[in-house]
This record gives sequence, C-alpha cells and structure tokens, in this order.
Amino acid sequence: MNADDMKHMGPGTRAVHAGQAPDPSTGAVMTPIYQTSTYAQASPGDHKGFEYGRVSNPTRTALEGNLAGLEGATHGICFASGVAATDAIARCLRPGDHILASNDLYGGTYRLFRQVFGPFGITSDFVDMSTVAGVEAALKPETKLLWIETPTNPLVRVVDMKALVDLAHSRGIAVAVDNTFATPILQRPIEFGADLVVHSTTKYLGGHSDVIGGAVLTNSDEWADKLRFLVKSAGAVPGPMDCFLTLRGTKTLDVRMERHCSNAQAIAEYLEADARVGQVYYPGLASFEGHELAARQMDGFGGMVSFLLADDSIDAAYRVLSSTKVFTLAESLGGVESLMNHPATMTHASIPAEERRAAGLHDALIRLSVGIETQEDLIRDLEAALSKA
Ligand code: P1T
Repeated sequence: MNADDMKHMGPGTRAVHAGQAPDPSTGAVMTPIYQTSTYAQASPGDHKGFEYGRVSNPTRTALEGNLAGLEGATHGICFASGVAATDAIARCLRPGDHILASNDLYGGTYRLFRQVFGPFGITSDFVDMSTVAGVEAALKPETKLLWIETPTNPLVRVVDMKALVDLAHSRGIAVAVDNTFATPILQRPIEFGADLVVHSTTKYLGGHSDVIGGAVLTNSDEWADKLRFLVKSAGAVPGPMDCFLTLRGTKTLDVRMERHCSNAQAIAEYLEADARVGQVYYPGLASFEGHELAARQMDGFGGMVSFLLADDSIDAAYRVLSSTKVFTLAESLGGVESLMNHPATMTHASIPAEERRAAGLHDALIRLSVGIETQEDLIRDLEAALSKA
C-alpha cells in the first residue's frame, strides 16, 4: 500500500502497515533490522538512497513512515529520545527568540528550555494554557514557538489546540504539540493545524518499556528540511534495533490504547468514589474540568490518571507509593505494565518547587500510568495500597 492508499485506512490498519512494505530484496514481511553503519556505492554518488547510518537507515525510514502515517503527516523524523526531538526543534530558534510553553509539562522539557537553551539567549516562559486569553497575555513580540502538551504531564489538563493554533498563527508563531500522552490513536494535532507533533516514542508508541526514542512529525517541507539537517549535523539518531522495537510496538498501538483507556477510566471512577482519595485528575471523568474539550478533540481519554489522597501529606503518599504489587514505582509511562510515579521527586524534580506549586502540581500528587493488565487486579492492588495510606 502506498501513502495515498493509507490515507483512506483506519488507525488500526495504519498502525500495522503505514511506512512498511515487504522487504524489496527478500520479501521479508517484517522490516529487517539493518544493522549497518554504511552502504556500498558502485561509483561515488551512485548508491541506493542510503550513504551513511547517521543520515539514514532503512529500519529508521520504515519507522518514520509509520509514525507519519499514524499522525497524518507527510514527514517523520526520528531521534534518539523524546528530549532529543524537542532539542532539535529548539535548535531551529535563534538567540533572542522566545518559547511559550505550558506550565504543566514534562520536567525534562522545562529543564531543556531553561537550563540548556537559556544560556544561548533563547528565553522561555511557562503558563497555564487552559484559557486563550492567558496564553495571549503571555505572548511576546519575540515569541517564535508555542509548546503545547495535551493532556499535560502530570495533571492531564486538556488544552484547546485549535484555539491556540489560530492565535499563534495570527502572530506568525509556530506551534508544536507534544502528543506523547494521547498518541495518534486518540488525537492528531495536525488536524488542528499544529506545525509540529512531537513524541517520546519511549512511551505508548514503543509500548513495552524496552526502548528510548523520539520523533517529530510535520507537513511542513521547511521544518522537515531543517530537522533532517540537524539529524545529519548533530546526530542524535536512534539505532536500527531501537527503530525495530518501536515499529514492533506501534503495530499493536490501536488495541493497546483501547485497554489503557478502559482500565484508566475504571480506575479513575474507583478512586473518585473512595473517601480516602482527594482530587482525581482524568479527562474521562465528567467532573473533570477538561472533560468536554477532551470529548471534542480526542477519540478516547488516555491511560494516565493522577490523584491526591484525602490526607494530602507526603508521608501518606509515600506509604501508597511503596505498597503496590502490580503497579511498579518507576519513572516513565505508556508501557503495557502499570507504573506509579511521584512527580515532585521523580519526573518533575527539575522544576523549582515554587513554580511546580504555582502550576497546581501538589507535592503529594501520585501519577499512574495504567497498563493493560486485568482491571480487577489493578483495582485490588490500589485498594490494598490505599488501606496503608
Ligand atoms: O524520555 P524521553 O524519551 O527523552 O522523552 C521525554 C518526554 C517528552 N515528552 C513527554 C510528555 C514526556 O513525558 C517525556 C518523558 N517523560 C517521562 C520520563 C515521565 O515519566 O514523565
């Protein structure tokens, strides 16, 4: 199937087939792991489209085509990690430029913008993106990039992509959406006008917690050229084995997301009904602020749930974080196995405590990445842990 055929296919078909065809030299149905650093040339410049492994690799090309197909993009560019993908986009800015990002976002993105790009004269601010007016007020004449996460990490706030894209484009500002939490099964930011879609493929796309990777998907030839130039020149590329593992992961993305969503919905409802639990953050709850917007712009509410205990002390949170048997206490998310995380000391520790708190991220917040295990086992595990709170 070519890219035109693929446009008419559903997400499950795209996940399995986009970017991949039987290997032309052997007919191998699954994309081989082209474990090579270089490619033979018949005479200088006479080659089969591949010259050197940093620039391109057929396993990587298949993954790039697959991810582009899933996001409805014409270009896919893969990186060694999610932060390497973010880094490449920020490298396209110039000293004096300004990034406006969500104040609830992955801590590593904050650290990259502030501590790595700040000293090069690229400034950044982090604001609540729940209202267009709030974002508009924070824009500066030098703002060149609007960085959206939706749902956000870790408070799963839902951001109105269409409204913010319209605002940014009216000022000539590029929009990047980190779609890691939603995945292209649940939301495709390009449909809302985003210029760039970013993924930590380490998460749901890989899906098995066994590989680190990142990707940028775009319909812009200009952005794709800039990013491919950076792939070649800065070299943060994923190896062929990692691309193969990620490609193996995306084949089951559609079915995995169904289970992540149904398990997360059941867990969020269970937690909301329990007196030992305080606020529950999940876009699938009718009581959640972003619920209606999520229902409009997403095809499901995702697998990430955060919550506070009614006793919102750190001690009580630590007791719960240390007493589960099915949920594993670990950073990361999006794998088949359920994980539990304490953002304040783990994934978001690089954001200064005052800024975290001002953004609504409580020190005792617990974040769940709900896996695909049997639902009753997950709920029993949480029940036992809550009894220790
Ligand atoms: O870990 P890496 O593949 O480099 O991806 C960075 C990244 C980018 N964007 C989002 C929304 C992310 O959540 C992450 C990584 N996040 C975690 C490790 C975490 O546990 O939140």
